[in-house]
Amino acid sequence: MTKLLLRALAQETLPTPPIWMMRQAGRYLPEYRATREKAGDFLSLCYNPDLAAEVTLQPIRRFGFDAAILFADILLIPQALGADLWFVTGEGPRLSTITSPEDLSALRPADAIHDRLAPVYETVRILSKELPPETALIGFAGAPWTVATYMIAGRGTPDQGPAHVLKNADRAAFTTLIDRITEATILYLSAQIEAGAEVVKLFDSWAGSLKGQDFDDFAIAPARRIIAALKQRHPDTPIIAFPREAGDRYIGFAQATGADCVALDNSVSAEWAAANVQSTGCVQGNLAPQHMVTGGPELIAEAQRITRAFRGGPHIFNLGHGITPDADPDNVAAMIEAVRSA
Ligand code: 1CP
Repeated sequence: MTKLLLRALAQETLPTPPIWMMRQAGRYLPEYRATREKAGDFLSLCYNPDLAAEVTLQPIRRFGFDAAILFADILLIPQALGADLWFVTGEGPRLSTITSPEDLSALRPADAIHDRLAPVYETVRILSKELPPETALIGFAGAPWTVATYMIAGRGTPDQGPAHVLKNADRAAFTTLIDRITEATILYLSAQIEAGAEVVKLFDSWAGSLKGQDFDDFAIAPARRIIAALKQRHPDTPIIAFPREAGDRYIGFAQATGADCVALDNSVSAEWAAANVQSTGCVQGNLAPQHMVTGGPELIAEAQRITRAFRGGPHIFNLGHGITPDADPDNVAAMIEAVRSA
């Protein structure tokens, strides 16, 4: 029996879509908060294979999702390339910034990443043994543009301003950084697949701030390069791309990059995406995460509307972005029930 997630990614139209949620292991779950407490800080949890596997399994045990996503973070790649990384409680990640050619040349080569990332590969190995046979294991990385925005600014930014400034001021230096992240990402995702990841996902959370030619050069081109390299080494591993807030650039994104599935945020309507994006291949999404906080009949109605809108083609049910810490776990159970009975 082929796993439901893999069937959707093989472009099969299913009566009930596979379901998982971005950030399904996270602070809205009391068992996650307890394990994180035990680990100490967030990064210690990421680098502790037993505990990282444990938090990955928690939402599977509680909700029976069709897929588990490796517990790690997109910012482990900058750290493996030599950036300093720490998390400020209540605020988010902080990294050493990239402001000069010297900062760029101080980065480690792409093939030096594995020593620091070995614990992540171990987490994948543990999960591929411990997951139920029907649950697919997803590995992931940040897409180069999104990772670069954090490396340049040293933190999350509302408009990715510092990255746009470097891109516009010194395109050659900026391209050097994108290329280094691209190479590291190929090696990182290959190693995850070799350790047992059955699907990989590229998170381009800030793709929406790239316009025109920049979108082609820094959202499409690096994804195409990563996907081509992975397909050469691992032709049977499906790849999900998430160019968040790409708007009408969602159209043709899978074809331009070679992705097997495009993940949709919640700014596009399911009906529009069914006609314009799903018509050429599998889509994932796109319930607004806010419904997991507010619940009620609106949650049920929205989950069922999305499920029905995408019923005519391959679809993976998910949120349009990560579930937030203030979400109610009971709403997750209600969402799953609504999708499976739609
Ligand atoms: O306090 C905590 O426990 C930390 C919260 C948290 C979690 C649960 C962070 C910090 N990262 C994660 C795990 C994580 N991050 C996963 C694990 C698997 C799962 O989905 O359950 C994944 C896939 C990510 C990916 C990630 N990290 C993205 C891309 C997806 C997205 O949300 O857009 C991004 C942008 C990050 C950076 C990051 N890590 C953590 C935070 C708070 C942020 C955002 C920082 C910012 O922009 O200000």
